[in-house]
Parts: sequence; C-alpha cells; structure tokens
Amino acid sequence: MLSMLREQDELIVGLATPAGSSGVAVLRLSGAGLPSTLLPILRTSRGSALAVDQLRPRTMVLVHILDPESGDLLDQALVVFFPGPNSFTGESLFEIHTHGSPVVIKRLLYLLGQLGVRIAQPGEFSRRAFLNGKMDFSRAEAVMALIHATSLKAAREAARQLQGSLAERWSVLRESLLEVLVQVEAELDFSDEELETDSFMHLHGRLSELLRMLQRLQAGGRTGRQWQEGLDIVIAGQPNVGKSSLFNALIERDRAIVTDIPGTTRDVNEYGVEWSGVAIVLADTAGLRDSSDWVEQEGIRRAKERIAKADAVLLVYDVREGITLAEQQMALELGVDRILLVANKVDLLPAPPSVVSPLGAEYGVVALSCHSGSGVDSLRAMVLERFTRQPGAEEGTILLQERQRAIVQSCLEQVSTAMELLKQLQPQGELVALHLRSALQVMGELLGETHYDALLERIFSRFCIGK
Ligand SMILES: Nc1nc2c(ncn2[C@@H]2O[C@H](COP(=O)(O)OP(=O)(O)O)[C@@H](O)[C@H]2O)c(=O)[nH]1
Ligand SMILES: [Mg+2]
Repeated sequence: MLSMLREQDELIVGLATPAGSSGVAVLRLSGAGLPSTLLPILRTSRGSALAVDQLRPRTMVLVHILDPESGDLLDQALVVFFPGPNSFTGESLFEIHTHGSPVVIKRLLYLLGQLGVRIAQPGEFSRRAFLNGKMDFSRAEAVMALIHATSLKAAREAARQLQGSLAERWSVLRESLLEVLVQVEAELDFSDEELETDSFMHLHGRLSELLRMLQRLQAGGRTGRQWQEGLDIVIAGQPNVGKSSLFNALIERDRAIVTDIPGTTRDVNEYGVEWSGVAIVLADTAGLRDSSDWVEQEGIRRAKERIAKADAVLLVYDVREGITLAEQQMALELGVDRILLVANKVDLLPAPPSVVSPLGAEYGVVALSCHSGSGVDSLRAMVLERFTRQPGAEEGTILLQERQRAIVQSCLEQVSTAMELLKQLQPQGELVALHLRSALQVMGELLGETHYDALLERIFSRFCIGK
C-alpha cells in the first residue's frame, strides 16, 4: 500500500497525441505538486511571471513556455489545470497543448525532467484512475477498446461501456450469484438431510436464470471476437467442385490456383474481406477425399482442423452430383447455425435450376456458378444474414476483450458445474457452494474488485503512454 501511494505521488508526464509533426501536441501531467512545480517554465502570454491563481481550474490559458536554461521562448501553448479529485486520474492533472513539433516536445520533456517530472509508463494514467476509484476495469478497458476500435460499431459499443453498461450488467449478475450462494449455504447446510422439493425448485430456478445471463454475455463475447478478428469462414467440399473458384470469386481476386486436376489445393489459403462493414476471413481448403499422397493428406488434415473451429462453413458441391454421405454427416455435426450449402456449376445444367437443399429446408442452399458469377452476390447476402447475428448478444454487453471473454467462460463453467451438482439425488451443499464461490471470485476480476498486482500489470501495460 505504501509503495502504491508513493508511486502515485510522483509527477508523471505522457504525450497524449501521436508522435511526429502535427498541428497540436498534448502533454498530460499527473501527480502531486501541480501546477506550482511547473512555474519555472511558464510565463503569461506577455512574457511576465505567472501566478498559480491565474491558472483557473478547467479553463484554457494561453501561456509562454520558457526555456530557463537559455532564457528563450520555447513555444506558445495552451494549458489547462484539472485539480483532483475531479480529474481523469483523480489527482491533480495538467495538460500542455503545444504546437506538434517533435523538437519542441523533446526539449519540453527534458525541461520537465529537470523539474522532477518523469515519463509515464504505458497505461499509468488509467492505472492511477483505477487506483483512485475513478473507474473500474470494464471502463478502463472500454477506453482502450475505443482507442483501438477498427469499426464504428465497435467504437459505439466501447462508448456505451465507458458509460458503465457492462459494469452495471455485471453487478446485477454478481448480486444474483451472491444471493444464490447465501441460499445454498443456508439450505444445503445439513448434508444428511434431503433437500425439500420447494427449495430445490427455487435454487434450480435461480441457477438457471444465472446461467441464461451468463450465456447472453457469452454470445456477446462471440460477437466481440467477431468484430475484432472477423468472421472465420471456411470453404470446404470434394475435390474439383469449384472451391478455389468460389474463393477467388468471393474475394474478387485471382489468388487460389484453379485447375481441373483434383487435389490441386493443399495449403489453407486465407484472405480478409469486408462485406457491409463486417470483417470476414475466408479460407480455401484442400478437397476432402481419401488420398495416398502424403502432402494432400496433410492438406486434408489442415482443412478438417479449420472446419472444426470455423464460425461457418460453405460446403461446396457440384450441382449435378449432390453431396456425399460423409458430407451429410459433417453438415449434421456442424449444425444449421454453422453450415451453408453451395451448389456450384449451375451453368452446366440444361434448364434454369431449381435447387433444393439435400439436407432439408432448414439447411440453406445457394445455387451459383463461379464461371458466370450468377448467385455469388446472393451467397454474400446469405452469409451476412445467417452468420453475423449472435442470438442473445445485447448492445452494451458485447465483450471486446479476450480477458473478459475468458472470465465469462470460466464463470459459466463453475455455475454449470454447480447446477449439475444440485441436480444430483442428494446434493452436497458444500460442493455446490464451492463452485459458486469460485465463480464469484472470478467475477471479481472483471471489474477489478479482486485486484492483484499481476492483473493491474496485465491490463494497463497494454495501454498507450499518454493514457
Ligand atoms: N462449368 C463450370 N466449371 C467450374 C465452375 N467452378 C469451377 N469450375 C471448374 O471446375 C474445376 C475445378 O475448380 P477448382 O476451383 O479448382 O475446384 P476445387 O478443387 O474445389 O478447388 C476447374 O476446371 C474449374 O474451371 C462453374 O461454376 N462452372
Ligand atoms: Mg482448390
């Protein structure tokens, strides 16, 4: 605790704007002794001595920055003083808006160093804000997600979480968990007594509700990952059905080799595209068949590996031949939510095709021709419609950080286990409670209630210097 306080007393400075030449650069300072520490380098805009009370809180003041070593004017700047605790960090905060000249900034940082101000570590401002109770982890992470957002959608979501949407949802969840735990400890206390039906029904209901809430957050996690990494879509099927042709058509580039020799594609060939603002990673794979060629076998192994973890699989087949038994099997295993059938080469059919899904109506099918290009746009539309919606995911609780997704996953596992244990004939209260307690502990990590130094380190070290 003592070392923490001392660290926070230290005056730190960070460049809040990107390095390089720019119209304006912002240096941010935080810690004890502001703004008086800076008086040796500050003058009024007329060059006379500046008094602390001329720096009205939260008001921009035009000043001269003096280079005391040469007595020269270094720059004309705007400064703002934010007294603690109503500042971003919760301590005295000071901003210097200079012209964005790397030479000026370098000199200014040197002069500040002479006054005892040290360069901030990455994330140190946010870390101090957290330690001073200005924001929880979810808000701190929202700041980072906002800065690094790659789409407007993600930025909007981060802004909502900065307002506390995720923190609120999480608190509700934790409250319910706590209540269930108290109840479990009260009612399942006597391990040799059987649980009353009423109590069982009640606890079962509460736990189910908790599970549903966690599952919604899990769906939010899947959406969040999709936004960051893009939807992972694998093109699969028999050799020679036109997978590589489809890959090229979808990415609008001649990237994969197309031949009439079965087994041409061996490596997984990936390409990132954006359809209607949705990031998508498409992967062309080796055709699935029994092969004695070792290289092709390896290609098929990789194809299967990708299929297993894909968000969605486009199963391509020759419209004249239909799908094989093995493919039917694979489609059923992947399930309606992860597969879309693509009947290719419709140009080879004599009449305009009326293609029906060989797996039944609930499995969608798109008929197309890579040669004529007909149907390719419908396929894109169908992919967006079917695979980008995450049932259950809600605005404000889309998890944009891997750390948050891992926490939800781990909570979900603990609560599910507790549920399983409860359903046993003679539930052991102690065991049920044990898992609920672990869930509670993991939950604490999301907002930083159970904050360990390692956690602090992990979260804030990923921030930028001036943040
Ligand atoms: N007629 C016709 N031939 C196609 C179509 N798509 C692909 N082909 C041909 O089918 C053969 C195999 O194509 P390719 O994309 O390499 O298939 P892959 O082995 O599944 O990757 C090539 O000769 C392609 O020109 C199509 O829509 N119509
Ligand atoms: Mg191929």
